[in-house]
Amino acid sequence: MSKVITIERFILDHQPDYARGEFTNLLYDIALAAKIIHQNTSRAGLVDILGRAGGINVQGEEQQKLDVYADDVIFRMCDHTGRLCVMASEEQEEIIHIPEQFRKGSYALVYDPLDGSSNIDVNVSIGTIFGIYRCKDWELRGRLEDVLQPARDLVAAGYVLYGSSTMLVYSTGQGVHGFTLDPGLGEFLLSHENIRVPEPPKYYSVNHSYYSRWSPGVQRYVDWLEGRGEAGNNQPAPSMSARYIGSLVADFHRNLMRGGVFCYPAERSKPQGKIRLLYEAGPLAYLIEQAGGYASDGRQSILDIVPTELHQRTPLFIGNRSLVQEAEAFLRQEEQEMAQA
Ligand code: P6P
Repeated sequence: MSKVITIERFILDHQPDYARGEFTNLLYDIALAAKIIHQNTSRAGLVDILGRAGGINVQGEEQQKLDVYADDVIFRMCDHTGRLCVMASEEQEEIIHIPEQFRKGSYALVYDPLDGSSNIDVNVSIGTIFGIYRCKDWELRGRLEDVLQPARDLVAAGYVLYGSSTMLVYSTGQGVHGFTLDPGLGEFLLSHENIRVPEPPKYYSVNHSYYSRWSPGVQRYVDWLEGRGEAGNNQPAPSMSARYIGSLVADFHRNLMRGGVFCYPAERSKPQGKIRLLYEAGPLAYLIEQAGGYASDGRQSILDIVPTELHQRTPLFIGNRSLVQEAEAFLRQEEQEMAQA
């Protein structure tokens, strides 16, 4: 029987030298919030928490009760601990200030409390995504500048996948590590140490029903992924299967574990795509690079995009480096053709 290592033990043993206490405890707080959210997502059909909360979030999306619940859990776990200077949530229009009565800390937390929530009622896996930055000015209480940072400046990122089991996967810049919740113990136990994106990739994930909305370059890229059309950089695509769950964290996790690429390209009606930069694409880009992969908006690394608005969106290609760089090659070729037209 391999050693039983709890996430608390692992965090303690692997905390970066610069971050003792505050940073380490912040990761504990997130793990605890995940356990609490798990309690309700695993019983969504049983307690009166299913279905719509009646509200509409900043994205103009109907809020499911679990969205609202998860957002509240993370806020309550983190607002009073003195570890954060500010928070930003997918469910909140503005930044979330630390209440005046509580000491402020040195970190900023950005999060999507429950991504893929439209899948809740049909029992499809959903997820929480988070990223942690250092505050820009430790003397001031949190400001927008503390969260509008490029993902390359993250000090930690991770997600929780509420699926056939509940897993917490995170990185503090020292590799990507996965922990599976043992509901009996109430502990996240180390189950996947130092995850690396495998080669060759097995899957590609894209909502093919949008094909007609994409630019010619994206259409040619997806044709290439499917083994049709012209070769990319003179290399045929590896033979892959299509898998698209419609829940970003679930699609991302499968591709992280088996190799693959997730694509949510720009469309004529969504020139910036659908995926949010700050608390979805950014943290996942940090993780995939830590696991040996790459994430791009089709032209540049997601890690280098400096956010200008809390809820801004970005086109996203994320997974094995070779597959994502091929997307950039097709889009470069498209730009050259347009410039010559
Ligand atoms: P579509 C869920 O709403 C989400 O933001 C991601 O979790 C998911 O990958 C994507 O939207 C699915 O979007 O347009 O394919 O239904």
